[in-house]
Amino acid sequence: MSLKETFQSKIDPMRNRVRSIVKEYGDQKISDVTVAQAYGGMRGVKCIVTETSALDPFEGIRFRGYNIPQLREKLPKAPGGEEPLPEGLFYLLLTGDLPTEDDVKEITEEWKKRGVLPGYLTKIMDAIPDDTHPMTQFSAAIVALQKDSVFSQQYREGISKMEYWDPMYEDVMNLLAKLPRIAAYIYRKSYRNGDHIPADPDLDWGGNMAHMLGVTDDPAFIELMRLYLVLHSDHEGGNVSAHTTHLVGSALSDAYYSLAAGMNGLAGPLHGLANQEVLRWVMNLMDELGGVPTKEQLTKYCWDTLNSGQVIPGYGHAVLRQTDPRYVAQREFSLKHLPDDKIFTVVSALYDVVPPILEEQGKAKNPWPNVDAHSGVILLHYGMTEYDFYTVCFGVSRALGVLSSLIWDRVLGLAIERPKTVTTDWVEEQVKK
Ligand code: CMX
Repeated sequence: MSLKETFQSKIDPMRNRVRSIVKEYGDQKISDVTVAQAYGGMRGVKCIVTETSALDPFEGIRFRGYNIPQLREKLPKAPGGEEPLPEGLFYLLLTGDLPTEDDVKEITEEWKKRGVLPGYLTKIMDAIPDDTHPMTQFSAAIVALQKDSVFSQQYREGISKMEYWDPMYEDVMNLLAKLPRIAAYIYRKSYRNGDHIPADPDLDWGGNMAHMLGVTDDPAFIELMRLYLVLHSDHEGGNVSAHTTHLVGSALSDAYYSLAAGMNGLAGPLHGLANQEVLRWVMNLMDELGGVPTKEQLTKYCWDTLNSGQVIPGYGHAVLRQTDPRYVAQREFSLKHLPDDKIFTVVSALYDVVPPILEEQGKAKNPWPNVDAHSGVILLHYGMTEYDFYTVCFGVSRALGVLSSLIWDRVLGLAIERPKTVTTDWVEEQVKK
């Protein structure tokens, strides 16, 4: 069965499941909301359903029930490769099933066919000043493609609600196919004089992204890109990029509008942009301290950062209460491929130094590193010196998760989001009662 047929076979059972849960238990409470949560970013309020992944505070992320070590073992790999192919992860997120090698090949081929960038898009991208932040360019490119949305076209033509998932699936496949090429186009245009590298027809989606970025000939970079694109894909539905994509999509905005909105959220320094902030902070630290610092120097630098009212980028998390397994996977990769890299030594030393400092400061609920504490040093090792670009790599990966969820949103006919807001007057009256 093709991916689309496999996916289609899941639709009726899932629709029936959700329909009967809502019918039988629709009045049952699964969450209460406190005043602190209403003012404090809705932390921990259970009020959105996302199927593709679930985040445990201590164990970390599970994609359709599989943790990262299991995925690295079970997902198909490229011939001779050691890291999982992101196409396989997309299959898993979308269908809930582990793919075979043939399933993965089908997606690779499908994305090759759909991946060519239209001439109007490259013209628009060329018109954006090269010194515009890469995330702005990325978001603009995604939204510019909206004119080709199959969903918007079919909606205008009066498609039935029950069929919404189909054009959404087509838009998602068309968009995902193009994202690595958009990313590479931005990179080469902004940092390599517009000297673009054509796609290699023999490479997979992630391998091709590494190839078209053209930062190195080292084959380990291709493996890194595959792993990177798997690790950053999904982190359940409440994070800013996932929630924003889902929220905008709930108005029946198509995949282009929804993903561009999600990417604008990913571009915030407390979310995906933290990966560039980490590298900038680490490089400033090494500049100021004259190379690889001692533990004492690092400790002082961290306290200076905190005392000047800034956060330590790459540490802390809204849900996690342990070291992020995505950090661990990248650390394992680094121990294997770049054990002697000086900056990796500093990143490793920070892993010892930062958590006790954050604990002593007593503010952050989670003193441990998140995914962004590690990604930059590896990209830099392979020659990607432009920190501002790092979040685009995150964005290409994140699209796999949030767009899989968006197709499911249309299958399940999830409603337009419209939570009730209240005023402080109302809260004061309420708490006095
Ligand atoms: N350094 C300094 N202070 C921190 C901190 C850090 N790394 N992490 C949390 N804190 C502070 C918060 O700013 C907050 O301070 P105030 O009470 O003064 O507002 C306090 O500790 C409590 O915050 P929290 O409940 O532990 O964390 P939140 O859920 O509010 O925020 C996060 C989570 C990730 C935004 C926060 O930990 C942070 O700012 N980390 C640094 C930025 C970062 O790495 N972001 C990337 C996260 C992963 C991703 O989405 O890509």
